[in-house]
Amino acid sequence: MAMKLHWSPKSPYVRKVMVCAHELNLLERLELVRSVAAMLKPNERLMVDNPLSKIPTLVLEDGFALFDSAVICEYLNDLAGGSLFPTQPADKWQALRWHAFGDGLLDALILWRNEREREVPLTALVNAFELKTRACLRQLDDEAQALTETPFSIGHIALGCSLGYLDYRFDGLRWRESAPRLADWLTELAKRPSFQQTEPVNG
Ligand SMILES: N[C@@H](CCC(=O)N[C@@H](CS)C(=O)NCC(=O)O)C(=O)O
Repeated sequence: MAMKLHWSPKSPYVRKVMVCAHELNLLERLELVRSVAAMLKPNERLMVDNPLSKIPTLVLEDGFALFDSAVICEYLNDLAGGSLFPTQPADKWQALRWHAFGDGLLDALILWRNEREREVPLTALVNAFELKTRACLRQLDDEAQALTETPFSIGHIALGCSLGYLDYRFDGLRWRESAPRLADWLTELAKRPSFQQTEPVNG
């Protein structure tokens, strides 16, 4: 029996889980259930497993449902005995910090996208999201060498998925011009099969 993953090919949070599953060789243990999660339209079928109506949600073989993406990724890593969540303090806190950094950037980008799609976006809010995003990119550009030199972890996965989402939904931002070292790091990361096989689909 497989574990059921509420999934979408476009969600960057789901992508984190899928990258982990690829890296940990757990793909065949997952049954992907296409679930539409939209802030304005809670999905009743999804809410049976996750009352927050969010994806990813992972339903284990005994029916226990795990969320959010951070919890699911750590669960998969434990299940496979992987090293995506380092345990030695020096690597652990950096990995968890980058994980939170990537998720935090994603949270801002999702809210920014929602706001800009409203009929009358709140300019101050849109400007604040852009300011924070550009500050994150500057900071991460300064950390590109550390990212390259640190063993691959959940931190790299979260940041890679956030930057992939920038490419997917924020083409006009041209972020690579202002963060060239980070762009080079992402180019290398994107060569991993786990990233290539989870690229968000257009539409
Ligand atoms: N913190 C959550 C965020 C998940 C999330 O917001 N997913 C989006 C799809 S990309 C969603 O389900 N949105 C529906 C909603 O917010 O109602 C995680 O890391 O899993």
